[in-house]
Amino acid sequence: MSRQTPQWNPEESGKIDAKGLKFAIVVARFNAGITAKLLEGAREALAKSGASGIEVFDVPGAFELPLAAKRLAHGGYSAIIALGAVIRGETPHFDYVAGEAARGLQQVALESDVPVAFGVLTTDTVEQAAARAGGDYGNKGYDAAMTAIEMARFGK
Ligand code: INI
Repeated sequence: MSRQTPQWNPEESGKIDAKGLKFAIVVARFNAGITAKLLEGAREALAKSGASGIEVFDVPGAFELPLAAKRLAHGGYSAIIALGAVIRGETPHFDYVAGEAARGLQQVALESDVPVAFGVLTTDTVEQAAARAGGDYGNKGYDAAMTAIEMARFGK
């Protein structure tokens, strides 16, 4: 089954202007086959939108994304895009990693007033993650980058 993600119409995305905006992308290496695809999607969205600067930083896993985002929040970026893939498998570790990544990233955004887009997949299986990283369900990295552009401009 093929399905378009609801947030962005690809026909419209070329009209969203990121000129003059600078972005940091933080990407988790855990499940690298998936997160590399999310990064491709995020780069594509920023390139199409004419972003003026993009810097990419690696961290070991999704759990490390909030601290990296917190440090980058002081770096003069218009927004930060956090990318990761937390896959449930058969361990309760999932809940801690996914929950803390989400909570921590929102906390950084609220405390720093720098938008942090949540491009972290939380799925039961690798197949579900792949479907959302350039597969049938779109690319959540692309969506996260579009969100970052919109929020960078929000209220300014
Ligand atoms: N990190 C992920 O990004 N995805 C996962 O699915 C995952 N699982 O399943 O364990 C994961 N764990 C590592 C975690 O993010 C930290 O790097 C580690 O706990 C060290 O702090």
